[in-house]
Amino acid sequence: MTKPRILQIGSLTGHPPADAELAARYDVLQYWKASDPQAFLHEHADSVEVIATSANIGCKAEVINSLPKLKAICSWGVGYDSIDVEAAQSRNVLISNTPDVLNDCVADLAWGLLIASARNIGWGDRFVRANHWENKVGNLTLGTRVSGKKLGIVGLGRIGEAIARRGIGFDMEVGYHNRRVRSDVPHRYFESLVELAKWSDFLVIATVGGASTKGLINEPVLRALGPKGILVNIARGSVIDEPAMVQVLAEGALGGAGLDVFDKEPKVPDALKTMNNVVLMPHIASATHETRRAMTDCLLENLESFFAKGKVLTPID
Ligand code: 8YV
Repeated sequence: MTKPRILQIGSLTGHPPADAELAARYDVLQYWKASDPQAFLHEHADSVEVIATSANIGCKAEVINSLPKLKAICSWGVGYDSIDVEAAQSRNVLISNTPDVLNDCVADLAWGLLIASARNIGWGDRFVRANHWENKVGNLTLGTRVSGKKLGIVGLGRIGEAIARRGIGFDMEVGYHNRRVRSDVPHRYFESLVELAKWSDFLVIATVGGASTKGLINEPVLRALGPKGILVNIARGSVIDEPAMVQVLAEGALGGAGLDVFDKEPKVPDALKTMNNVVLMPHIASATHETRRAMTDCLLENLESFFAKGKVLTPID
């Protein structure tokens, strides 16, 4: 039996077995290896109905528009700000992502960053490794209490809720800002982001990326969070005005930050690397064996469902 064909935009390096698992089931056209991508698309234009991609690789309008038979884009990862949704939906091309399976691990890392920033875990680790403790070089530094404080969440979706639940376990009061107020949660809603930031001891960004949230966490929000406030971002770098964040951190007008994502990643502003009150991670919130396995399974199930029934199981919402 011949395998159904898919066009894979890039290698799924975030889960090493994934490329081979796709190749075992499908006749995979490896777009990223094409020496002349336009000619490659032209050559296969009549045979590609399905694209496989990921949240970090995405899919551009020029690819979508070059494939007249395209019917579905199945993506690995929950975010789809890198996919030209308008170009796809204007042609009724289905789009699936891998929601839910990563909520817990992303929320866990948000908490890891929050505690690491508040309790100087990165600094302490560097201090011990440099033998400063043994050699009595410099002073131990005081951190910020976490338990019982106020936790602000920007974007109370599935990941935001998982972060909020963990906050309850730390005896925290939870407040949030969202596109719309939620009648199904007990947390305090703030229509104004500045008011939420003023109220919060910790502000965690868990919103979608893309044009609708670009620069949402701007200088007034950062200043409202203030010199004792700590910012955590596990969403997308684009949500924060990054130069403004660097500036307020440098001034001491923001207490600290725990960041898994950056505006131009993997490029991280050099100034951040010199700051002891900042914890930096290379976009690994979903990167556990268990979650990455579940993400690949979800992608494979969406592809299988599309080829069997013409439907994807987890369409983007
Ligand atoms: C991925 C993510 O790790 O799902 C998302 O939207 O940002 C992460 O889970 C990232 O896309 C890297 O591939």
